[in-house]
Amino acid sequence: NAHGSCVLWFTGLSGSGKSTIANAVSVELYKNGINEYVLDGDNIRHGLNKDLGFSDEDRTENIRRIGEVAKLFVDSGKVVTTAFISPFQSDRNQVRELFDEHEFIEVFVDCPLEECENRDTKQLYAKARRGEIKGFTGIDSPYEAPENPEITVRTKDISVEEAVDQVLQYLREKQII
Ligand code: GGZ
Repeated sequence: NAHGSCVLWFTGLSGSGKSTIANAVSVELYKNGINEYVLDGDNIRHGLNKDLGFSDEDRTENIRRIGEVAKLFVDSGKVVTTAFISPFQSDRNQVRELFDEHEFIEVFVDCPLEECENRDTKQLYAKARRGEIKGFTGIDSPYEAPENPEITVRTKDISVEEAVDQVLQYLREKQII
């Protein structure tokens, strides 16, 4: 498309920094006058997808619907950031198929499980370890790291600002912004 609309599809473990970076990228885009929108758990899992849980099937359906919504926003001319674990490569590939070649940008928020678990800001890993949450990603539910992400941000080693710069740099290089 002519106006640089695209989806920045963040994927990574719970606590890896997806939402933080996606939202910070979005703020920078907004400041630069770019028509942007964020899809995250707050506006999707509590609304459109509130009928879905965390079984493999429900996660697949969660990602499918988010992909379709992202597609609508991209068609309307926006730069969309999404922040969902999206643990399965096949689901992410299916979403990629909805878009033109340069419109889908997979951003791997790469953070070791150990680091996410140490942070455990919401104490969800602790609950998962105690068996109080079943099927938690990284503990007893799989996370398939991206095979060929457009961008990898290593959040154990860099600050949020540096991660944001890395994403914006990519968008400038590709002349999306
Ligand atoms: C993973 C879970 C689970 C299970 C509840 N596994 O850190 P959070 O709290 O805010 O982010 C997690 C969020 C994951 O939802 P997604 O829609 O991104 O997942 S997926 O893409 O896999 O459909 C976590 C919370 O929901 N949460 N139960 N069992 N995360």
